[in-house]
Amino acid sequence: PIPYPKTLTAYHCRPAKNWISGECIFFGNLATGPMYYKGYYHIFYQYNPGKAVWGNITWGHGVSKDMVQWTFLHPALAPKEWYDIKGAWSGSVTIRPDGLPLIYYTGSSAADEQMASIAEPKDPSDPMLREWVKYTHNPILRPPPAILIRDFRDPTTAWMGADGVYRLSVGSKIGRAGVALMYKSKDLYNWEYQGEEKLLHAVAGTGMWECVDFYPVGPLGEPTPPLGTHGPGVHHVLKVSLDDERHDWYALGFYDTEKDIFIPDNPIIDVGIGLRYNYGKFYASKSFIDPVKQRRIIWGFVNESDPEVYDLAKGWNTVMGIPRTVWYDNDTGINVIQLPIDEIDQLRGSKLTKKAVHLPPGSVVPVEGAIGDQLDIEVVFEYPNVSIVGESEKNLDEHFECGQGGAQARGTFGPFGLLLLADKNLTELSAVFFYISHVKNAGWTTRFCADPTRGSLAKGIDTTIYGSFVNVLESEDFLSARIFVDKSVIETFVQGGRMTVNMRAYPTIAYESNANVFFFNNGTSPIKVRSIDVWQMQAATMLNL
Ligand code: DQQ
Repeated sequence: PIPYPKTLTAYHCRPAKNWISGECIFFGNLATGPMYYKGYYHIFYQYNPGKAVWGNITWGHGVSKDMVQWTFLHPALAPKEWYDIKGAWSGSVTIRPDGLPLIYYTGSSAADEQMASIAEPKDPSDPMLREWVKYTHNPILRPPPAILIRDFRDPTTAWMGADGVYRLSVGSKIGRAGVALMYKSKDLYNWEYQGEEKLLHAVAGTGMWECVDFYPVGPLGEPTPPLGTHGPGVHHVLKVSLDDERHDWYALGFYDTEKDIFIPDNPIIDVGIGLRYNYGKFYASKSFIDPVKQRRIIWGFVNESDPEVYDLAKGWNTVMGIPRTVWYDNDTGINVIQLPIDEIDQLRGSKLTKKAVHLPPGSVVPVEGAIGDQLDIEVVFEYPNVSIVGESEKNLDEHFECGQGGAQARGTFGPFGLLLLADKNLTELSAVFFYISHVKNAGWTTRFCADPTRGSLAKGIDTTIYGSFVNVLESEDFLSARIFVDKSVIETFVQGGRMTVNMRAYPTIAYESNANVFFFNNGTSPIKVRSIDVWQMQAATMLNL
């Protein structure tokens, strides 16, 4: 029996038809190599055509004009050759100077050796690039001597250095250090390993680096710098997916093109030990440049939080997150900004607005009329008057963590926020909230948390509470969040995209017209909502060809 039948997302990217037939099932492992070609955005994802669990990994393939409405095609790559027989794993797309896209992907052999191979479009004049041919001289890269054969995967998109030579990185580990290996090539086909002394970057203790992504990032609103841009003022992002704990971590830094190394701005928050793209369910993201709008878009998948036996019963497993543009945050200088692509706004239907709502301490206030499980919400709270707290009381909340008490904690300012996918009796609810606390010598800090502990009556669900700090400027007298609710997915962009959190919920009661939205304030001080806008979100087309 399917325990929560109404949880299949309505506007997140995932193939539709095969879920219904139940025979060819999506395992949306990751956006292996998003790209743009002849009028279409392409997405490739790790796909198990036979089952809703990981295995027999092929490259699923979808095309879209806007990254919202999707057509899914025949898989682009299937595991068939000796060098990929155990799976056509992740990689990237690189556009050749003549415009032809090349796939670099990981193959796993019968002996579990991971290696990089190339595939090319069979017919470059087909804008949908339906068929792909594996290169005759595959594999092109095999693990170098110091690297274990199972630790060599996910080649990046290639970029060109000032010397006209291409670079490419492959994720790995040496001992317990996560590393990004470097390769050079003049023609994109023949690559030369640079050795363990010439890594792009390494961080002790972080374990295997999957899905390495390395790119220059520019400020919000300016055309994003192309791959290979460098120089003193050019900020770079290095992102890795930590296999050991399944989160995507990034660091901002400088690309020293003389030495071909990444230098983090702040080694204390180096990649894998500092900042995450997302503090909840989000993994194996990759980015690409959208030449139409001169922006960089990152894309990751939103993991399931339910037991595998339920995934098998549902017949589907995992969805892609909403594609997000990524920018350098000029205001803070220490984080990136992520924003959902504007194209998603086309799904907005009827809208409801409320202004100036007072939330007394310990209150739960319904957002009347905000009903349903497909919503786009923009909420703005007044930043509370923290100056009313006496000196002696100030350090009360210093040790607050999202996971300690979650939405049921009781502090001076928070938790306050929203209850989503909540039935009228609050039997099931998913909470997202702010919490402001005073840290000695560091002043007031703000956290944002996502608490799924009461999200479902179903058993066995991972209800880890996620969250982290949010950078709030002195000049900002508000706290804001944009929240996408889509059946079993809740994605939140906090304070203009400075921080993001994804969560999952599997309501057994609180779905469709039984799903409501409430404000809540569990703190001991009153909170004021400046405004809330709630749009009903239409379903997007997910067509299977
Ligand atoms: N999954 C792929 C690997 C990659 C990992 C295999 C990320 O290539 O490192 O399905 O989830």
